[in-house]
Amino acid sequence: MGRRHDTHAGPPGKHPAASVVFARSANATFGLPAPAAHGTIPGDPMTSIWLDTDIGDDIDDILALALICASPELELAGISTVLGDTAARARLARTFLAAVPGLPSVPVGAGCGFPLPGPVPPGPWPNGPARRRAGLSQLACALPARRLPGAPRRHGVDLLADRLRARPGATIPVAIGPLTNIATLLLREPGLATAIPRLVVMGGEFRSDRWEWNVRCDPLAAACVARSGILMDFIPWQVGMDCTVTAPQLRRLLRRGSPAGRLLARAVRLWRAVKGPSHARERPHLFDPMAVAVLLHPGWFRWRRGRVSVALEPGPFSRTLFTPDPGGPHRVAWGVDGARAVSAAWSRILSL
Ligand SMILES: [Ca+2]
Repeated sequence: MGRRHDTHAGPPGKHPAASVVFARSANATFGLPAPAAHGTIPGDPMTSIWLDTDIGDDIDDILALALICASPELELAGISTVLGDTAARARLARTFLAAVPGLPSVPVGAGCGFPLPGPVPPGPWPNGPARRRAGLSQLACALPARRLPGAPRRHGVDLLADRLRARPGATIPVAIGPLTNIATLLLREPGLATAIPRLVVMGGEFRSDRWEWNVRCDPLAAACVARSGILMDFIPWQVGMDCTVTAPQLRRLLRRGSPAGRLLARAVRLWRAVKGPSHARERPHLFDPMAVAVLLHPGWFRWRRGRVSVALEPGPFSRTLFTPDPGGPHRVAWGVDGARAVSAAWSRILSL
């Protein structure tokens, strides 16, 4: 999705624009991940996550998936894809999973391709129609379906609903795309909100007056989810910008020889190619992997608690607003120890 500094978020004022187990023991890469007070499940050492992703455009979704697969504390319960060609996105996710040795079977379902019906954001769409006509930037990485293990023939939202009904309160969705699938789930079956102990979202921007891509793609869905009362952690755009991979770190990935490493390296090259010659040296911003890192090491982030809302009126349309409230259901990562977070997350990704 080309979430570059100047495109992922709108310029200020101009455009309204497997189960996861929290580590209880020492971990060589991440230090000693303290169980998160916000949303951990007392007495249950096994907490599963569900990845909801628009994998295939910007490079950070596949890196987030890699971080999950590389983290022994985490077990992935399933994946749903969102935005546009969700079947192609699901095929890319399945391709990556197939490249990781020893990974248990993970259900992957194509979810909602279109945003909720609602107001349409005025242009420009930085990663929009022109680029989307060319398809997903990393689709060339995806194997044909016939070469992949069988997948459930169910909608991604249905798969997530099944999981939440089967294990209420035990699965944390990590949403790293527009929130259409999560909102659809809640609109169709509002009672499932109580089955979600916590939701981690990469989305929104609070430290500057900008819109952010994931919210911008479906502001109504983001507003709906923010009002659900579910405990939510937000990783805003600026945190991702503060977690940019260095050139030496990226070179290490591009030299990897394992199946998963080669796939990631190819994905990076395709991502750069779609962005054009002027981005031949573009380095990934770890927006989405930081939504995973929150589960591994919340202490890397400086948090503010309160309430997040999404503006739907014309002026500030699709911007996210934060109101401090010690009893609020939301935590916003206001800052991050970027160097440490990137170094540790990247080391894990390189272990694949
Ligand atoms: Ca994403």
